Amino acid sequence: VTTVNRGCVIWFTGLSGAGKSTLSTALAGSLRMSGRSVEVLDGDEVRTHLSAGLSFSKEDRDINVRRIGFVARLLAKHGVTAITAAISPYRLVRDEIRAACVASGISFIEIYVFCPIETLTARDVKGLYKRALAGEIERFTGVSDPYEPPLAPEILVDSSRESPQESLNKIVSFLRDIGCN
Ligand code: ADX
Repeated sequence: VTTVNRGCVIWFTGLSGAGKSTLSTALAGSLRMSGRSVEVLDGDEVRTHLSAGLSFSKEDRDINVRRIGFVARLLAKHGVTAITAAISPYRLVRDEIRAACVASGISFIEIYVFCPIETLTARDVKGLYKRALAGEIERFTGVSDPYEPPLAPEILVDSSRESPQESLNKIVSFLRDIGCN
């Protein structure tokens, strides 16, 4: 009897618009090309299904992020590479999910997608920063709600200085080094 190879959990965290979704999609494509089973759990998407109806209060964000962690860990247990892309603003919850993964023998790779708030506000792809700064959206992460950056992420990318391709290369080579590719 051979045991199923455990997958890993690749956890993107960072502010809205920093590039988590873009990188997670690109990474998923790259891992699939090398024959991996991959699932992406994207914050925006999870909030329309698994977490429909949740708000952006601290309590609801914690519920949302714990759900994502729970599903990611289940997938990884069965050999799937689970990639998550939610803001996941609170360090304690991210670390709790990391601990649960490690306890199940699953590698947890935290990727902090950094981007200065000035750049995000200037880019404002979804127009949300403008509205948040105008006070039209309450509790907007990075503007009127906290974001706690990881203290020791496995990978740090800076989307204001790196192209998506450069960030992706960095991630892929890290995963190759630890055998999670
Ligand atoms: S999390 O905090 O619970 O991890 P999640 O990643 O699911 O957040 O959702 C973030 C997305 O919701 C943002 O990219 C943005 O499009 C949208 N959004 C709407 N309201 C807010 C808000 N108050 N704070 C942050 N993001 C918001």
